[in-house]
Amino acid sequence: MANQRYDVIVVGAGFAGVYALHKLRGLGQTVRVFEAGSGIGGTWFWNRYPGARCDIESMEYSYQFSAELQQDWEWTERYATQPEILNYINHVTDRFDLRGDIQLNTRVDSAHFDESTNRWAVNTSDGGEFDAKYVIMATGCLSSTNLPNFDGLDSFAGEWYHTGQWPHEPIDFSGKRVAVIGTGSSGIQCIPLIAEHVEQMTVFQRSPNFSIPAHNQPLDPDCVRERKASYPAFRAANKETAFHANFDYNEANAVDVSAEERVREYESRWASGGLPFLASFADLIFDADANATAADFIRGKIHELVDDPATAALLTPTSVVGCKRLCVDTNYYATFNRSNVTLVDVSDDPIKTITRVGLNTATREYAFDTLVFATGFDAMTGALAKIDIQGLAARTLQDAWKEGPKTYLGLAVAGFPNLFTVTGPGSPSVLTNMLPSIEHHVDWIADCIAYVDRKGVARIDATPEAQDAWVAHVNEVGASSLYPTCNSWYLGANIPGKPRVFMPYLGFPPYAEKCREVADSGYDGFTLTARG
Ligand code: FAD
Ligand code: N01
Repeated sequence: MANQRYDVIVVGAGFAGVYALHKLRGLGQTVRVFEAGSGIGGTWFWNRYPGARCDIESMEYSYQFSAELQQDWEWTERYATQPEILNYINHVTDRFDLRGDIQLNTRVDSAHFDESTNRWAVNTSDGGEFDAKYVIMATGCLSSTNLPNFDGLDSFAGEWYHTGQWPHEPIDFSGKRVAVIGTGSSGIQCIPLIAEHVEQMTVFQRSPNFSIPAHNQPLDPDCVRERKASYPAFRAANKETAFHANFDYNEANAVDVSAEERVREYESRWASGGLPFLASFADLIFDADANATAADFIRGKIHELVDDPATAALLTPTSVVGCKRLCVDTNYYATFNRSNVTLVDVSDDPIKTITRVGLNTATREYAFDTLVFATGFDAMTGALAKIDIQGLAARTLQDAWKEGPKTYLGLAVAGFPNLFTVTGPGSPSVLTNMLPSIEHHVDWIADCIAYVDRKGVARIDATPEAQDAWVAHVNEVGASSLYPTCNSWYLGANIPGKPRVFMPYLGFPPYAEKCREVADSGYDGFTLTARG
């Protein structure tokens, strides 16, 4: 296949890749997007399990780059379902005529920087050879599934599924004995719905999670009209908040108010539902005493919702609220009151092997027809680590990140010129409403590319000093919070052998300010090399 040249190659066709194509094409760049999947949508293409939906409100979990799109699109529910979100991104792709530049069923296997031409050589799974001045990794923070390395999976006689690679055809669970392994957001969303159809469900829980009721409902047309009337102001206000989302932030500290006031606040947040629970008090994620008041409140709710006290106790986390990503559910805890659902705690009796007929823990044997792995992702770095990326002096990204990911602003990596990451480690990404954070990154990258081209620059590379200072700052801010205190995927703790580093940057407004300063200064912290 002949070598094909582009200005920009984008890897991934989720929300980030699709918007990057639109934005860069608008700047006159020639762009090619490669997507491993057979359709666009990223997260919303792959995660088709029953109950999959966003837990940021639909009218926020949507693009804002086009006022007309924002006005025209009609979301139907407070939290959109996976099919609705997938329809939306397909609509955007067609509306802006993007499909022709997206090559599906094509995995990018390697990207090597050629120092003599200052261009990237990109190879794809179908034998394609491409080159481009810039590469944008829009590969997703939660796109590389984690299937624990249990012995014997090949021998299992039944069917098995991972929530993050769910089949496109409906699955008939009726009359089946089903095991669900994992109780993070994906497990918590799918367990209640799958339980309604199975003969018997066994949920294998290694750690319990805190979950807040979604109280999902159809959107009220009057509220929709009101929001649409002031959409830009609404979006602008959200940009000024820590989570880049409309969480109705309470400025008070939990430790400064009375116990009655705390309970009033938590009750009101529980009644309205969802992630804004995290914004109940300003010190919730920074002060262990404050956090304990929220944790105790949710623990009480779990005991109210679950009939069997022993099961309720097993479902009750002892950890910090929010330090693993807070879950949002519909009927999760109450599902354990069903006679066909059993909870098995595998914290001290881990799953050891998958057998022909089911699975074995260290001490017990279980028989199943179907296994559902809701075991999450190699988050933030997993998809990048699967690509053979070589920068200056043919150094691989795997080598550069062997002690944990290092980036400048989560946007660039020193020694990997002209390469950008969207919502990379070191940016607020997964601690925020990701859609506006994706747009923020793509806009910054597009401005940078336009500047570099305008100035006749051949190569832009983050300096190791700027990167080290940024990584130190990310760590310092993370360490001021309670986030590093539990074994979460934010820390890479869910993947055996992965370096333990708190990967996201906490706090959107200071981050956006820093990005603005860097751009306004002519890309402080980067080395710009003129065309030779
Ligand atoms: P993705 O959507 O992950 O897309 C990346 C794409 O890159 C994938 O399609 C993948 O196949 C492709 N790719 C990766 N490597 C290669 C390669 N080498 N070659 C070719 N293609 C490649 N965030 C929120 O803010 N709110 C929510 O409510 C929310 N809900 C979520 C629910 C689920 C079930 C999950 C898993 C995540 C959720 N997220 C949520 C996070 C979500 O991932 C982001 O909001 C957003 O969809 C990410 O978009 P993206 O384009 O950056 O990445
Ligand atoms: O993955 P997870 P997820 N034996 O890593 C367990 C987003 N998302 O797919 O906690 C037994 O959270 C593991 O146990 P432990 C959101 O950002 C959003 O659920 O490691 N169990 C855990 O219980 C979310 O945070 C939504 O002890 C094993 C579970 O598997 C992120 O995606 C919906 C195990 C994995 O939980 C990831 O969520 C879905 C083993 N060997 C996803 N290995 C919304 O609601 C792992 N586990 C918007």
